[in-house]
Amino acid sequence: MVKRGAVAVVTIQRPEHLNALNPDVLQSLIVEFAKIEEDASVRVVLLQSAGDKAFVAGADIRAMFDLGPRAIADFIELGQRAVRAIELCRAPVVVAVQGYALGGGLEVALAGDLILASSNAKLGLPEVNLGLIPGFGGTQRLISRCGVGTARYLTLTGNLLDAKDAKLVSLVDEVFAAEEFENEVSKFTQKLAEKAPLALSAAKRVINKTVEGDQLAGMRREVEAFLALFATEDRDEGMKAFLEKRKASFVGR
Ligand code: CO8
Repeated sequence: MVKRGAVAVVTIQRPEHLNALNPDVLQSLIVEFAKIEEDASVRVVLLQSAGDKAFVAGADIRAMFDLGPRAIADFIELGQRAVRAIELCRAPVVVAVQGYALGGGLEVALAGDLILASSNAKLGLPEVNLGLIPGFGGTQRLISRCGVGTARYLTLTGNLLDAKDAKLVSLVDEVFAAEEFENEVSKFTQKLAEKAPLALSAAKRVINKTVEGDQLAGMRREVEAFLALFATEDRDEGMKAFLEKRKASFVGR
């Protein structure tokens, strides 16, 4: 975490793997947000990633592929703790999305309060192509943010939205030209940090509290479904196909 005035900047640093989420990345998010919680001078958090090709291309498929039931449950629990740390952070979290925000990557973004997209952004939940569904609360937070129609469309089709279409369905809050992105994000977060910090925290808290009741139960259902799917032949085939760079062929087992 680095500080720019009252803005704490957290950067996901794994650009050589499109910032895919492995246990180390998730753990470091938990650690960074714990530090922020202890620093009363932080008024706004900016969550961004290294490189402009991907915010985060999802959970690390290679790291997940061979995991047994216990290990995958641990992985999912770690991811849930990371997204909850973002969601429960006292200060508003602004997420800056450049390039791909897919699967677990979009789920991390959805745990934030405001999502700013570069014009090169592409967002979606492609888990269905791997024989899976989201597992870090994405189905539930997408319903809260965009409504059930968009949540259904993105989760069932796995289709990606570009920045302009994502703004139309309220998946992102602002779109900035790629070449101006860093500058615009910096202006946006500095301006937010000039607002009354107690009011920002209170607004965040009361808004989240309203959606949280249904969401927590939904997240438990999501994890159960994810873990059941993880044990299927189709999941094995979906991930293998991705790693072998071919189209998956699903049999429904
Ligand atoms: N995991 C691991 N490696 C990845 C991932 C990923 N999610 N995404 C990309 N990579 C790797 C590729 O394998 C490739 O590696 P290599 O160069 O060694 O072959 C490198 O990054 C570059 O990727 P591509 O060559 O595919 O680049 P393209 O520009 O052709 O495509 C895409 C970019 C569209 C982003 C493409 O890489 C892609 O579709 N990636 C997978 C996206 C995806 O399916 N994400 C969802 C993952 S599942 C998930 O997030 C579930 C969340 C809940 C998990 C719960 C855990 C317990």
